[in-house]
Amino acid sequence: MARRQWSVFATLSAAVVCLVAVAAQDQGATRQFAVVGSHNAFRPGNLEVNRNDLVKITFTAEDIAHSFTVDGYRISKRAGAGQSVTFEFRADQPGTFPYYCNLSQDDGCRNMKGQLIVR
Ligand SMILES: [Cu+2]
Repeated sequence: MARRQWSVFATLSAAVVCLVAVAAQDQGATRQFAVVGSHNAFRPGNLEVNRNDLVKITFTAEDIAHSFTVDGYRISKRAGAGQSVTFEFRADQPGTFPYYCNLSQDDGCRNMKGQLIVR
């Protein structure tokens, strides 16, 4: 290959590598979490992800029925006593979003608070 052709080839290759890297970054990583609701609290109380990550959560209500509710993402998933529910969403908006239990059968549900942090 002539020198000039080689340099064009190298430049184009570098451009393709950059495009693939940008596309991969846009799509984000898959992040899996197990969240437990019990005794009036969430464990863990904080979830941190990067923008555009695909977030998969398995939420388990250990004692009585609870929900995992995030208003900012319009998510509200209920799990019955001793049950689990699995769901996923794309974390496409950055910010700090509180999560809580919106059930009212037990006063303790009002104390269940956590934070989803999307960087
Ligand atoms: Cu609850």
